[in-house]
Amino acid sequence: AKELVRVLVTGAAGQIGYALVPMIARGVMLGSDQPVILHMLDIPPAAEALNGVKMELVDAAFPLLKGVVATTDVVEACTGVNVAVMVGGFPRKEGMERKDVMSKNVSIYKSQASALEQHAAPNCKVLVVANPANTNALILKEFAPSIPAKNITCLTRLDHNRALGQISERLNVQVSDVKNAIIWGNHSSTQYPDVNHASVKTPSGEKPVRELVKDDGWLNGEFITTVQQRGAAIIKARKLSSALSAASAACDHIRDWVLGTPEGTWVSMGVYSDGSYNVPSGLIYSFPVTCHNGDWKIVQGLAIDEFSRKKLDLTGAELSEEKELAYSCLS
Ligand code: NAX
Repeated sequence: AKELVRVLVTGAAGQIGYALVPMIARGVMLGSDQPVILHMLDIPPAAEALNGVKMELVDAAFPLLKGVVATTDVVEACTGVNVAVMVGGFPRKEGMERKDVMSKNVSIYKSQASALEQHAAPNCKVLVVANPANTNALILKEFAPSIPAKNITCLTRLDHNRALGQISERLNVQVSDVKNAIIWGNHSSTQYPDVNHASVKTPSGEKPVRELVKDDGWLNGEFITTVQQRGAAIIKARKLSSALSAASAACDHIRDWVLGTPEGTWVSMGVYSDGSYNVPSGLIYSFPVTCHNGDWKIVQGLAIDEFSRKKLDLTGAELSEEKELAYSCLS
């Protein structure tokens, strides 16, 4: 039998948590043959709701779910976890200054970094979902220096999947036949969804997306803004932010990271920049990556045209500014 894997979900009483924990318990994240123990963390005001989620997990009688820890104690939550999905955070409320929201999240991610560093299993893989996702992940990395930087990532897979979805709708092809879009940079409206290297599987072989769409105006305009603004469009329609798609993307992110990306396919992940593509190092920036044996690698050598260059730089500049703001909250 496979060894048990412990998966932490913070903010588990929230909307994404509610969509995510049953997916994990069904094997969507780690495989249908992988038994799991779920660790769920939330804050005291949500303790009762969290316990309700635990009751439902028991009631669902998931065969792969071998245990549930539901707690408001961060040390108990982090102990022995192999995968940590950080969904809990402080949301921006109306009338709040950016700096105040940043400061709340910096203090949450600073303390959860220490708890993970001290109590998680060695080689724990961390995915930060909570916004500002890239900068929360950076703070986590800075305050958990013994966790290798390669183990700390943030979610841009939802944006990546949104890009694939838009192309599939536009061309009226299966989304599973579209691949190799790229989300560059920040999980914010400055992200750059790039389809210059994306392709579609057709009966006569793989064809570049640009060749099939035949409308550079749309690809360089409306396509980009639709992906960038999709989160806001969901809020407008649902009066709630994306939850099922975010949960599904979190599963995709961890599954591909642990089990590997298919040959010839890359995905987007927010990872610690090594300066590839002249992106400033020392930021958590979304790149195209392939995964193998539990490690990601940035795809190298893709041509970046002038239009793209500007967009890579713009979203990088925003991340540098967020980093500065986060650091100013520390002093
Ligand atoms: P909810 O407000 O429904 O849930 C958040 C949960 O986190 C709440 O239960 C809250 O009590 C808990 N929480 C707050 N502080 C905590 C702490 N210190 N420790 C543990 N738990 C804590 O938000 P939801 O819609 O689930 O979204 C969660 C986060 O994901 C938000 O920050 C949101 O902005 C972010 N998103 C990120 C996305 C991405 O692609 N990276 C997309 C979806 C989503 O918008």
